[in-house]
Amino acid sequence: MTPTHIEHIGIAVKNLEESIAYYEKVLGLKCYAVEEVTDQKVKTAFFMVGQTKIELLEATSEESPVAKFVEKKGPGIHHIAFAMDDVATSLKEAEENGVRLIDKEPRAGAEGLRIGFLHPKSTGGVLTEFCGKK
Ligand code: CMX
Repeated sequence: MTPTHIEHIGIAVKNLEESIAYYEKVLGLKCYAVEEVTDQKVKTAFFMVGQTKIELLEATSEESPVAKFVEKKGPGIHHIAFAMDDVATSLKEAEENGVRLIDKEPRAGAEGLRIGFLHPKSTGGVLTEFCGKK
């Protein structure tokens, strides 16, 4: 169940292109991928920082969780994602520890990874994602 590392930090943005420009020009990072995740109703952009990624998230629909977040709180840090060897087992173990799950089973995320979310109301206010290859 222990995470191997922080896989990524998800940041909700209003405009992906403008936000990419900030990370590239000001921080000198390189956006290595832009991908739409239809299941999550978001368009994502990725930057590598050591072994951790920054994932920018722009909503592609008003029903997107990211659209709701930006409307309510404005752009900013949206979630933290821990790399797990086995996402399905990690979700099950979190639930056994009394955590409320958003995803009972892993689903398809960006970069071909399997992902699952824990509800921020049972994680001290931090929307938490597990992600991994299985
Ligand atoms: N971080 C912390 N708290 C959050 C939050 C976030 N990202 N999003 C919502 N909340 C809080 C709200 O502020 C609210 O708290 P209060 O009741 O105190 O006001 C509470 O959670 C419930 O929020 P809500 O607006 O009633 O519920 P939503 O319909 O917005 O759903 C959530 C919230 C977390 C269940 C939903 O956003 C979700 O299912 N997220 C998981 C999927 C996701 O975020 N996908 C996008 C990223 C995909 C990717 O990385 O590829």
